[in-house]
Amino acid sequence: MALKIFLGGKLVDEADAKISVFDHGLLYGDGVFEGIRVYGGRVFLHQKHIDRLFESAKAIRLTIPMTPKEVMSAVEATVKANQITDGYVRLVVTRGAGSLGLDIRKTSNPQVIVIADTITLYPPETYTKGMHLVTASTIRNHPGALSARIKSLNYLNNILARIEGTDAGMVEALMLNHKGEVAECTGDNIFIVKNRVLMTPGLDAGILEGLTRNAVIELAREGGYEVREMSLTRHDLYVADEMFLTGTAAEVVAVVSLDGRSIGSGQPGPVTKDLLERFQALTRSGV
Ligand code: PXG
Repeated sequence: MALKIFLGGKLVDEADAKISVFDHGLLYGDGVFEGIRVYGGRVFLHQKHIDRLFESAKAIRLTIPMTPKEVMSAVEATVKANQITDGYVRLVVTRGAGSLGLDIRKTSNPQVIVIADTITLYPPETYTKGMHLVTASTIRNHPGALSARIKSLNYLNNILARIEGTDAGMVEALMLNHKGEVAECTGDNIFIVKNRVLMTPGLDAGILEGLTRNAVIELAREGGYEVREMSLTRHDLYVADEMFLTGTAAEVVAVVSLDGRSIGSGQPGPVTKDLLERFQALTRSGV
């Protein structure tokens, strides 16, 4: 079925959802986005996604031509028009059409685009057996060049690392930062468990502040686990009892090997399973 897309302030047919070839979102990857899940017809962590979108936009000096409330209504309307009960929303804001040059003052009409569709997840066996990972040689963008906190339309850094993962036959890849520390995966944050303590890189590692990451940290603390945000090396990962990734698409997914080292028992571990259950309960709770 053809989708209804929110574009230009209204819902239009997919075939009519077109933007200018002069849009700097296309010419320079100049814009921001969010990837949001819909569970049981409800937009999950909606307010937090909208807040992050507006923060990303602020950081790149992009004025979104709608209020946060209006953007939320547009998302709700698009989900409803496409009868999505369990699915995925891609919310995009481009810089708008401009001249063939970098000057943002010569652009106009930033485009707010909402696509609501069903979601393609990792292969089912990934969830039962866990995922295998390699470390990419491509490091995460230096935070002094482009903050990883900005969820920008320029994902080449992550795409180059993801290519290394797919070349190795894997669905994700680990990225280090410019200091050689563990940062995150190409579209997921990373956690390890050692002696029942959870550890994950802090925001100063140059990572996206994942909303799933934040939710899992909160759920873990509520569940009585200690959680440390700290600098991690690959060695810390190799000798962990458990490892898992968090992300909007992935939810919570176990990692059972990294760079040919099996992690812990080589099977999804008990803490990972517990946190996945707690996270799935949260997705059903209507937040
Ligand atoms: N790090 C990076 C670099 C990401 O792009 C995450 C961590 C996890 O963040 P959230 O807030 O989702 O927990 C992301 C998120 C897609 C897609 O279609 C990618 C993401 C989210 C949703 C969809 O590739 N990345």
